[in-house]
Amino acid sequence: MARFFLFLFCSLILGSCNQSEKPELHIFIWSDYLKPELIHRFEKKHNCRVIVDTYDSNESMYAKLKLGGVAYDIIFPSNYYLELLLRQQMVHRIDVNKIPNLKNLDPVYVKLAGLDSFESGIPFNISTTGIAYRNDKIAGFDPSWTVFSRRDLKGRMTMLNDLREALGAALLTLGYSINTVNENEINAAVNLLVDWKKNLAKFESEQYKNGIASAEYLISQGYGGDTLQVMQENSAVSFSYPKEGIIMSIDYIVIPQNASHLDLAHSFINFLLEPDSAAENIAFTFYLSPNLSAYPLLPDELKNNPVLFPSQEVLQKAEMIKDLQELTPLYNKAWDRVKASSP
Ligand code: SPD
Repeated sequence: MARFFLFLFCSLILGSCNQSEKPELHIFIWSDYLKPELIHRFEKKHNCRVIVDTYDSNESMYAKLKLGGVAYDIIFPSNYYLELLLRQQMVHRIDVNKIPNLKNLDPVYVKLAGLDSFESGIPFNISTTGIAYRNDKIAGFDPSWTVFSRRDLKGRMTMLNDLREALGAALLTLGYSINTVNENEINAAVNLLVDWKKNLAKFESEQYKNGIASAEYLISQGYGGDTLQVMQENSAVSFSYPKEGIIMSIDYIVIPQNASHLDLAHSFINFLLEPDSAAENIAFTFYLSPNLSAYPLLPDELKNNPVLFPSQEVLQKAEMIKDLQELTPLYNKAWDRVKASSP
């Protein structure tokens, strides 16, 4: 018995020593957004452990932050959620002096982000939304959001389970801004989306990648980067930006207010902004990190990729999702109506 307690005591001591030996950096990030090798490299360099949790929507990220179970050191909210987090004092100020690699950022996107400083967040990735489709099953696909009205594709199409993305596609189709606060326009988009929903297998933001790869789905509203990942493995999958316009957002690197490893968090951010790391991550995730110094390091086939670097024509019709502040409930209620409608 005494031996057992001695064993238990030693295990507890050793266990706690092991855990305290290496500091742990907790990051909360979109799925498929970070190359695992980069994490391992950082862990080696800083003799730490990086614990990664993932999410598939701003809404679920925000809900988990609010629950407060894990004290994350770095999160990656989209621009419009960063503004919400700032209003709610949930963001820790970044010490820009500790991030010399900020100099690598692409001024075009910094301007687009409309930032005065990087103290609240640093642009990490540009997110563009369009349509993923099976080029072997949908002949002569004409890229338009109206494809979701096709009854003949009933049950073989998905849209993102993301209220601003799904309502955004309907608003663009009707010729309205994705940031409108005009209730008539939002109602019209709800009606259209309710009609499209009858043809959808589901609203879904991650599984569509496997679904389109296996041809379970033939058309999916999807993120450019996620779809390019699928296209690397499957030449029957293509991606197009719809003619009515595309939806954009910028995902930021942010330190939440209750972060507990501030020095390590700053080192990790600086590491992500190194040209090598950024180029590797772009080539792995196919999302554009707005890092000017990384672009020349990209493989040639990516330097002119039209999904990663949309043409001027596409960009002219692109709209950035904006924070609607106190009018955000208009969209939440609209989405509730879409969700509650019978399929
Ligand atoms: N799997 C990565 C998805 C990235 C999505 N970016 C933000 C979209 C905001 N609606």
